[in-house]
Amino acid sequence: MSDRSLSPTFPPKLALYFSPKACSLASHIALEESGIAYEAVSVNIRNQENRNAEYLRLNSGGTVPTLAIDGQPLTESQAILTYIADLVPERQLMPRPGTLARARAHEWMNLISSSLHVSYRSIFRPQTYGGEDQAAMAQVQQQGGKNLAKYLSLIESRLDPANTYATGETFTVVDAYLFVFYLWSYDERIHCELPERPRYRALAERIAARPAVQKVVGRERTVRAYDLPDHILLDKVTA
Ligand SMILES: N[C@@H](CCC(=O)N[C@@H](CS)C(=O)NCC(=O)O)C(=O)O
Repeated sequence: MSDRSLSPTFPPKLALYFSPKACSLASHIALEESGIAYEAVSVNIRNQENRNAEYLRLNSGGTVPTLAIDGQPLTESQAILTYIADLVPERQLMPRPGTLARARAHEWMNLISSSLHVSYRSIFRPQTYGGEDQAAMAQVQQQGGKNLAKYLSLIESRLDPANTYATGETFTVVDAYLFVFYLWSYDERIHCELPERPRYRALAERIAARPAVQKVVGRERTVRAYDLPDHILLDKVTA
């Protein structure tokens, strides 16, 4: 049974609170791919807009993404991505519940959220784990770099080159989520050696070519004109 039959109104009124090139980009892409109407509300974390009282009332953790569903805030990328996918089962943005493929999609998303994202956070925001002590922060960053290299290698080894997308022949929210952290691997704040990742690169290039991805990245870059790796060709996109 799809959530559609349980929802008081379909489609629900959706508003996504995102920050450009943050992990919220995955939810932003998923919404665009869903075909459901939504409002995209920018909360630029670089300007601390996520710390204003109005946003904290919606999400007391002050993080993006937040998806407001008929006014009810839902946080955590994995929950949001799964929710969006389940709204439109015909789009196959997640495999059907009760299948091994569905469990695999969650396996991917948990790995991304709990390990890959956390490795980046150690590098970009070492104070999260090291406090304000400079030496502790440097150590967190160094370990974060090692962890990032390890998880990028793991992802590379788990991507099957016979598949078009991460979980098979169909684009899913897992791809949207992987796309974000591929872009991050080219961030100028990363100074450690990272492993070659040709499968991940090929996947990211395929994802970037999707019209929904082009549209969302274009929209986000009007809020903040972020850099992209040279080989991610968003030719229809204007910053
Ligand atoms: N586990 C959360 C993490 C959310 C998160 O850390 N978001 C970052 C952006 S990628 C953020 O909002 N950072 C701003 C802050 O923590 O102040 C998820 O997957 O949605």
